Amino acid sequence: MKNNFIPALKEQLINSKKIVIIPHKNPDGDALGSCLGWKHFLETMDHTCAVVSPNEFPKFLEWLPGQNEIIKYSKSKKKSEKLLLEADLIFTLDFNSLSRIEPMNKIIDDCKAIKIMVDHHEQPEDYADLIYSDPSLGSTCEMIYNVMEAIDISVINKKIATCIYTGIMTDSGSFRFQSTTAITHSIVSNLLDTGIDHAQIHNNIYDAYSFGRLQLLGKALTNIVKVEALNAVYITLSQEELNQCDFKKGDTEGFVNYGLSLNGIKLAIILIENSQEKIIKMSFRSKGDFNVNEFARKHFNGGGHNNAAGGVSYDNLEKTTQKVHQTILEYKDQLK
Ligand SMILES: [Mn+2]
Repeated sequence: MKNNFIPALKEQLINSKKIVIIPHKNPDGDALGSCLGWKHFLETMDHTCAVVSPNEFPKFLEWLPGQNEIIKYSKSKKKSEKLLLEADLIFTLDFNSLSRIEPMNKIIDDCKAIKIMVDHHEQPEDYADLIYSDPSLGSTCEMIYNVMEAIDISVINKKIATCIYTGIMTDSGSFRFQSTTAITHSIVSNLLDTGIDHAQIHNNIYDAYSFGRLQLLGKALTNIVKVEALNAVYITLSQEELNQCDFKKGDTEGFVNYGLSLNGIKLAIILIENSQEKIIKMSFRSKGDFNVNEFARKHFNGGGHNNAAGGVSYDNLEKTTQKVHQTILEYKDQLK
């Protein structure tokens, strides 16, 4: 965090009356956890805030404290636009490129509000007036905790801690990814001291599969392809397969990680067809030095972190699958 971030933020907060907090499209535990945690924190300081999400969020997050107050742009366009245009301060959390909030990004350009970005993805854009960007940290929730700590740690209550814990847990793969540090654990220790029910939080997120989702996981695992002698796998899910399993948003969350559970694997990719948007949504995961941020940026209109990235293809599923296979072969020296 740059030295001037907290003083500049404090100054903005003194003068702000209308605050809007935005997560990225298809928000995950870290995006919603950071937005809601930050909202609750600001409310303890008598600020009025709204969280405006570009679209729906998955069912397994429909228990987070305050989630029922989130305004969804996809459902309430007028209300969202009014909030955004009237805001004097806008926080964008867990993303660093306005393309991540499409089609809401068009309104952001017309907003008079001061914009503040807090995010841990690589290569931030420069749309914000104030930026706290740190790709070395495992989650935006950890960053938001750092901000809260610098402002007033004493107001972090159970409700705030529950939101922050959720994002740290989900973005760290339950504290097992490389980015998990001693500091992460010490933050978690402070969060536990507020009395949060960490076992219940884990249960809410990971043990809440619908029958259809479990069946869809079965299909994903059946469809997994290992690329010849290389330590790379990819999974495909067609729209038809999604329909057969009564697909709901968020159902495929985490499926790509099963590819990484294979012994020795360095790269795992999942391709999910969305016939309505006419795209193939892609997720990339890697272990060690294989950089999926670069891989996704160069070949699949995406990006993210070194070991976790997203992307999109506008070809059909068959063509995209062929391209994935061919592209993996181009990296055969790194994937042996
Ligand atoms: Mn995140």
